[in-house]
Amino acid sequence: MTDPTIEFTRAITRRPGQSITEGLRAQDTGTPDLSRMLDAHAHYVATLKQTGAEVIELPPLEAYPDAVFVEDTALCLPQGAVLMRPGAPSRMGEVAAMAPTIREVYDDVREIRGPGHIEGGDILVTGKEILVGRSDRTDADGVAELTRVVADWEHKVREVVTPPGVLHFKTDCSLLDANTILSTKRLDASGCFDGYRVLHVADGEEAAANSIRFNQFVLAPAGFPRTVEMLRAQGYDVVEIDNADCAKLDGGMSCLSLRL
Ligand code: CIR
Repeated sequence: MTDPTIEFTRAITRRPGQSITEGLRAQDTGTPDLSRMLDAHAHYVATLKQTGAEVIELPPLEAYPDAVFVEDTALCLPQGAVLMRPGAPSRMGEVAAMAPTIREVYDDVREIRGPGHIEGGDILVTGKEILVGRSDRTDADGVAELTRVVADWEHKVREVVTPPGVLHFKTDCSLLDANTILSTKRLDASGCFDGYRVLHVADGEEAAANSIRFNQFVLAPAGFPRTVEMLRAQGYDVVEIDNADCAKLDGGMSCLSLRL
């Protein structure tokens, strides 16, 4: 039996372009360095491939500085895919650019048509449900439309809340296996993971919560040793990826791929 929440045969990524320096950020902590980001991106892609998965590597989209963060453009499920409707106006056009690739790999492709907004970074698919965090990018109409769109695929959508000041729901959590979540304490305190096994990132290492389980590996941002030690003690095979430049744009491990 395969577990579609952590076992994948494919991923879609997009290389960052020169315009990455214009990417959105909540706070200015310095300009991202494209060459270092490309090295880190290559390490990320190579790690996905090392699991045996095929990685569809798309070229940079200079017109969209945040286009490297492909996760926000679509929701990939075993039954089909849903094209998102980003809440950030500068990111809306990324969806049309991703759509042809999604249509190549899926027979059933649906769309969020609006008026609501929803970004993939706010969506966590677990073994039993789809959790969607309301945030500055994802609103009630967006969640309601997604709920309708996936209903006949027999997915239950549960609306939860992304903590204030946190970009996306998955900025603060990730799925380690069908019933195990890696979370910050602040997000777990909301009670949204009741019924799951929850592992907390170490205090002061909140950014480590945006990791991904991809086949045998957990890809985690480098620089959070206590969380990595905890994950390894729990039996996870962790690969640390330099995230210093993506972090300047509030991006992390999940944002850099669509996993299917
Ligand atoms: C943004 O603000 O939209 C980008 N700079 C970062 C997007 C990160 N995506 C994600 O967490 N899924």
